[in-house]
Amino acid sequence: MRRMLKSFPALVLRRGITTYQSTWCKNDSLYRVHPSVSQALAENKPVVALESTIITHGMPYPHNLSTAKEVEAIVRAEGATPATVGVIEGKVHVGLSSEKLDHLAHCRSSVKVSRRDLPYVTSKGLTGGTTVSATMIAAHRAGIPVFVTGGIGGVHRDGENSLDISADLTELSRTPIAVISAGVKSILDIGRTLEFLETHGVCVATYGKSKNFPAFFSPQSGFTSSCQAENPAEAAKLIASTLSLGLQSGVLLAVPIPEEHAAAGLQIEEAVQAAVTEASNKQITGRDVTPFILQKVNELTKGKSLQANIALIHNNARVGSQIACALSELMN
Ligand code: PSU
Ligand code: MN
Repeated sequence: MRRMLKSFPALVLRRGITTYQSTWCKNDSLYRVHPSVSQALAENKPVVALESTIITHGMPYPHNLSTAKEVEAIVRAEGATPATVGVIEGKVHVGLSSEKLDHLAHCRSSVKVSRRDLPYVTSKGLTGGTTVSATMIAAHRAGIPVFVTGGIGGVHRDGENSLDISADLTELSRTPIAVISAGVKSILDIGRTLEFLETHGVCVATYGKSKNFPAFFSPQSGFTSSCQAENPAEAAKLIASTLSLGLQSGVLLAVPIPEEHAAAGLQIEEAVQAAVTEASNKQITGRDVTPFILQKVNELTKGKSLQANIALIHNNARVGSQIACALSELMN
């Protein structure tokens, strides 16, 4: 195992990224790695990447800012360094100062930035929150193998006709990084999402004692993952194997919402159905679908969905940081 892992840092770690201290470098001039992140990486210490669409488009102010700060604090308390990714005035930041985090949370003109949007926002000097796909790209480029979020995008309902399939899924098949999430929201077609991931060779594991694939607000979706990881050490080995094999694809680790926060699951589910219908009636399409539905569900559940959302992100941050720590132990 140890020998196999020797090659691991070379596969995934730093590739001459521009940091605040280093000189201008042509290829990486659009990236900015925060000194706390580059230092942790240089010392082989655990780092956890975090996305920012959840801040700019996923939650209303001020919950977006407080949650982002709480998540960073949880990562630190678990002994890892947080690296929130976001685009500020055309630069892709890996690790945000608290001023920049504030700016992102307040900015009303921010763009939802997925892979396809990166060239546009950086060339125009715009500001935006990175989705799972764009965050994976930046985190991998900086050499961070673990990334925590709430939920990933997937195949939308009726996706077989609209072809509305999140770029998060194809990113998981082309960027070697572990994404820790609470599975896929039931606003999506969970069965087709898992089929798509299988076709594209993405390893999907449930974290915990069963293979039940969670549905974000509830611990079960009726579908299963192909495997499970019972604890941080097992998850770390799974990630290390994926990276060492040189597959160039990522791992999706699905962490079920803790039971005590799953109580409102049924009510939220009903609201999801209503919101999906309304989005379709109003002909909301493309990248506006997910933010529209999230806001609608929050309204209909009088804030209960937001509370559950925050609770599960906290839990994911805890679990993801423990996994990052276990992985860094394996590597050293
Ligand atoms: N799911 C959530 N909250 C979110 C998102 C997904 O519960 O904020 C965001 C994530 O950033 C994800 C993105 O990567 O939405 C997917 O958007 P789309 O479906 O347009 O690919
Ligand atoms: Mn879409």
